[in-house]
Amino acid sequence: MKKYALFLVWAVFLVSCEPEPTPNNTVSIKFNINAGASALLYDTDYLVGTDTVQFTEVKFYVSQPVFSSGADVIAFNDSYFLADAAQSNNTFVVGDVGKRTIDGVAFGFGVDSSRNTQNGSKALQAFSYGVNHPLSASNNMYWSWNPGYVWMKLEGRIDANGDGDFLDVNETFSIHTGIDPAYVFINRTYIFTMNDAPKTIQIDLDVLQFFTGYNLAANPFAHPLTTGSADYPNVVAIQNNANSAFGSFYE
Ligand SMILES: [Ca+2]
Repeated sequence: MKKYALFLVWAVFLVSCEPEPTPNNTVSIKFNINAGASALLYDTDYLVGTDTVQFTEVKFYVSQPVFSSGADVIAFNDSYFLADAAQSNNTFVVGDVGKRTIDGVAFGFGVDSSRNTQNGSKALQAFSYGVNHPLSASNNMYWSWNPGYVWMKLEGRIDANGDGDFLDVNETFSIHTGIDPAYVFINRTYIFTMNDAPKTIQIDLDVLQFFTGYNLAANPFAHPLTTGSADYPNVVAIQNNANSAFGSFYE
């Protein structure tokens, strides 16, 4: 009898030592910020058309990641990420999609209208977010004079007169995207299976592609306040190039 009781204690001990693993089907998206095929470097010469440019700041928001799985849609409508080329790793830990096969991935390029301006349904003042929140005012991506977020800062120098330096007038560029109607979604068909283990999928961004068909020397600034601003079409042109600036997903 004593032996049997001991065996029971031992059995309970064994069971308690082997807890059921908690299923974790968290998907992360890693953004690789490139110029051409290589990682973007600040203060380094690149060609945009025939003009030599250097980048000094590249940051952008991603919002509302959404996954499709057959007829199911798994949406993270209140999730945000701020990518920054100055960081060595830009990985957006999105959330748990469940154990299933995913067949499509999409994300908003910018800050969606629910939180972009003070008119949004979930809007908070930028200074109300904790400093670790992507939408925090501490990230310096909030237009306080016209409340709303800068979706992307694309800043640098351009040798507009081709004399080998960046010292002449109008040889800096500063593209700040924003304004609700310019918001775009990046959609990709991409199939992968979640099987109770976290997974990171990756996507490359070639920042030079933002300037496809865009005359940067003639339009080095875009800081529109409204859709009626003279530089608003510059923002639309840049946003419309976003889909081709991002590549395909891979693991
Ligand atoms: Ca020059």
